[in-house]
Amino acid sequence: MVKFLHTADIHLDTRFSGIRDKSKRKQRRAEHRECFARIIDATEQTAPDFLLIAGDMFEQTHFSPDTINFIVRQLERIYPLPVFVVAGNHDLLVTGSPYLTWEWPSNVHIFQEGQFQSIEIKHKGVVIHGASATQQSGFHNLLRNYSVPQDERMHIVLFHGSEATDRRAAEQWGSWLPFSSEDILSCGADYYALGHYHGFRSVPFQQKEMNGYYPGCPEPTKLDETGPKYILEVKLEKGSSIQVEKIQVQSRQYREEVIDCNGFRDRNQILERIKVLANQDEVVKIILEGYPDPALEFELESLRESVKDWFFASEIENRTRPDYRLEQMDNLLALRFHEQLQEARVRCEPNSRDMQVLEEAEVLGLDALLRGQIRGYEI
Ligand SMILES: [Mn+2]
Repeated sequence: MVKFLHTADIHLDTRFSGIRDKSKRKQRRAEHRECFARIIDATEQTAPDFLLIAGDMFEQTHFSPDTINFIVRQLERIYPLPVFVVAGNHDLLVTGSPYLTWEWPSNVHIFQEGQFQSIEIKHKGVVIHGASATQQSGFHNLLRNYSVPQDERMHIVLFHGSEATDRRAAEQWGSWLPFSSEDILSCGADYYALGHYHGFRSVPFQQKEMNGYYPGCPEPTKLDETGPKYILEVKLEKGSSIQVEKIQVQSRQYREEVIDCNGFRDRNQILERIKVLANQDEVVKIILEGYPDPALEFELESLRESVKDWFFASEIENRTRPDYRLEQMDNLLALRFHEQLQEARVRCEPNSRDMQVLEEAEVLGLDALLRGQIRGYEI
């Protein structure tokens, strides 16, 4: 049996740009480092055979040398435990990358090619196949023509890419070294240590167990990364089923709150509902839903401004749609417009970008046709 920890998408030195207050962004960066130190603590405590880091450990566009030194010091703490690292799309293996220029502890192995290379841990009967993201990577499907030997050893594939069967996730996080679950099936490895998607997920393929996992980011970096975040402890044994355990190491958990705005006429009604949630220590994403009275008007930006001191940080997303009921539509043009959009919606995938555009179009169009003015919706 082999036991290892799998993490990805740490994004050290991210700017926490969703947080408006500069001192709080600074505080979050310190908390972010604490999270990384806790990954190392967890590695010490669980005593695995090795640690895998599947890309986006830091941000290439604005890392500080101090942060790389911090990472190096942390990885030295678990010497001589092997640490295998691949670069992702945010810590690309480019000229000047700390992966190429820094002195890393000798227990840290960084895969320095854009193609798979393999390293065998002989006494464990394990082979790690890793490939880093390089400037040439882009939409290249790394996995399609790669298959691991079918032998008595356990084969682990480590890279940072987007599983493309789930189009919605690929749309949200961007396509990067894309692959499909069929590619995984033909590659034939025992475990796929993946990075790129920021929420925990496994790679599905019909009913078959694929053993491909995204741990997600261990610490939320954007305000919509709500809920618990994880690193994974994996126990793998040839011929027996895999065990994947989630471990939480995050400094701060972001929360999502939904406010039902059905029938609201006044922005103060929204503010009253948000005020109840106020908490200086919390990062909250507030989602406004429902069908308010078409008379309700608010600027999202001014609403955000009004609530900003009530939380450590907050974000508001507006998913409300004015309550334009058909029976109120004595305007024939508006009715025809509404029907046309209904027809177009039937042809759209739920929750797709096209659907969003159609819904926005309906609000703006009906605003114009029924009220003679278009409210300041953010699109
Ligand atoms: Mn990432």
